[in-house]
Amino acid sequence: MRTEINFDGIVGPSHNYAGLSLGNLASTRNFGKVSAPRAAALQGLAKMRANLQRGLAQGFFLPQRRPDAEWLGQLGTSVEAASDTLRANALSASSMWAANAATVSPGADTADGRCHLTVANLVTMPHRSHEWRETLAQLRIAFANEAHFAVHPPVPAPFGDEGAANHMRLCADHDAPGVEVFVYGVTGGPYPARQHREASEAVARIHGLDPARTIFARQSDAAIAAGAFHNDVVAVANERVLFTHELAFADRDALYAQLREKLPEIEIVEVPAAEVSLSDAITSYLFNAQLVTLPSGESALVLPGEARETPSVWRWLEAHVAGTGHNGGPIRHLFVHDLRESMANGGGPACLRLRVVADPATVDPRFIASPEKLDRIEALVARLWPERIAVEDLSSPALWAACVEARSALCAELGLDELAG
Ligand code: SUG
Repeated sequence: MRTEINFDGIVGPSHNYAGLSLGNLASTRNFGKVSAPRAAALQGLAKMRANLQRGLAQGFFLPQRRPDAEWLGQLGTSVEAASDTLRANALSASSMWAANAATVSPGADTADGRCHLTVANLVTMPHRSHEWRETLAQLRIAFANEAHFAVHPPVPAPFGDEGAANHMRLCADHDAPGVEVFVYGVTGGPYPARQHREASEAVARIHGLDPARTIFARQSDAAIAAGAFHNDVVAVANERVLFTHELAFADRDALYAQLREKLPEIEIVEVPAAEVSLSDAITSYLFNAQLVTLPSGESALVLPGEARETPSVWRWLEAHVAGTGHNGGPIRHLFVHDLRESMANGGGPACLRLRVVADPATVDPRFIASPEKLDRIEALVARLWPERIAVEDLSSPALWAACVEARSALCAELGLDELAG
């Protein structure tokens, strides 16, 4: 049976705070901090385990090979000879944020009935611009079953595409035809708009979407300027629920009207700026929660600890969940997770996962999580992931070797030696 599977990026052993993402306020604020890769990966694995226990289908993607010597080679340098800046760009563990791996259109929406995935080119940020090659390699293995999936290479530069983080799907249930909303930026004030409309339009064409059920909506400049470098920092959708900040979109009335016309049963839960400011929404990552449907049919939010620590946000959430009858909102449960290490680089619960609607039996089983497999990954992480990385350590050959070794060991553990490379 086709269901929603969350594929989380396992946090790689080189996770660090090099401050590489302009417009991502957490990344800039935490520049120079000492990171804890082992704790980061364990925090992510704990979230996966809890979602499995909640009855949700769970998969994962492997960390990429870092430092990326091939990319440095294309730039005429090497890990040893590269400048500190280029080397930091080659060492980023940013592929952990699987919401940026690809855009996914389930089979119920596409012309040929297959689930289509287009790998994101991530061209705006140098440290992310070299992720696509390995992402493509992993997706081609995980979704090799061509009767059910079509995996596409990235759309060409210069049209920036950051994948599912700027894509929302609304539908009666996951396996029913949906309305796909592509959110793009035009100007972001002081920061780059990372998702370009031309890229979103290309993805919609490549996936064979029905134009009558496809919407292109512009992200508000105010949201980008406030630090919402991806739409999923200010809005999230699941089945018939759109959970959004009032200021997420350039023309919210037009978007809501289109949505109501195309999906009359939609429930729009809008958080007013008067109750939660854009700034509180962005520091707490309220909207970067995973909005999920539990086996009971109820909606739940999987939130980062920062949401509970931000008084305006927690007040809003408690009131929403406590509401009954006319005041009751669709979200019935709140689950809070410590994802501090990823959050400090601007990656919340929803950034860490890519949603794919599929029958798990059609996916390569090596990418599907089970409690026993998570135990094995955890043990390996506890043994081989560095405990701490300071920015100065990025120039240490011992660290480069440790990162390569840790990742190779994980590939071997999961029977994915073809990715060890
Ligand atoms: O692209 N952070 C990521 C965070 C991505 C979050 N994803 C979603 N919103 N879906 C980014 O800005 C920080 C890297 C550094 O500074 O080393 C970073 O890349």
